[in-house]
Amino acid sequence: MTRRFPALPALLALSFLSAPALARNCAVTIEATDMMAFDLKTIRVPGDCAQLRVTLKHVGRMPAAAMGHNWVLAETRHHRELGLAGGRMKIGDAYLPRGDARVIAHTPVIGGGQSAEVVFPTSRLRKGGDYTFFCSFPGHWNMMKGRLVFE
Ligand SMILES: [Cu+2]
Repeated sequence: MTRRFPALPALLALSFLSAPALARNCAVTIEATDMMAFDLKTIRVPGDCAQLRVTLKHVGRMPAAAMGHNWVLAETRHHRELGLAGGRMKIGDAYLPRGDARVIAHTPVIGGGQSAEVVFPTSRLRKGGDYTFFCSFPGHWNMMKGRLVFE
């Protein structure tokens, strides 16, 4: 059978290929709730993203002191230790050890109705690396977490 027009996937591929091969600035929005949960389990970052902007929205109503959330990115092998350490840190330090090189990026801690963002260069990531995002509010790290994949 002969096709008069290319199939839709072929058209999409063509428009992608004809776009300038420039690195992109990419963005993702993630929501956190009063139920101690993120709405995403996985964040996929295309390999041509030069930087990633992460916007965290706390869609709950509870204050930061009771149900604060942030978004922290680290290699998966560091996530547990950072999460445990966070329990001993201050909210002003985003419940993270100050200046800790294991933290790739993080937002401040916010309460219900607030939002925060962080922008970081993907040069901090390796393709195929194993990354976990999580909330470092004391006690949240093991519940509020997901994977970030740099493709
Ligand atoms: Cu949290």
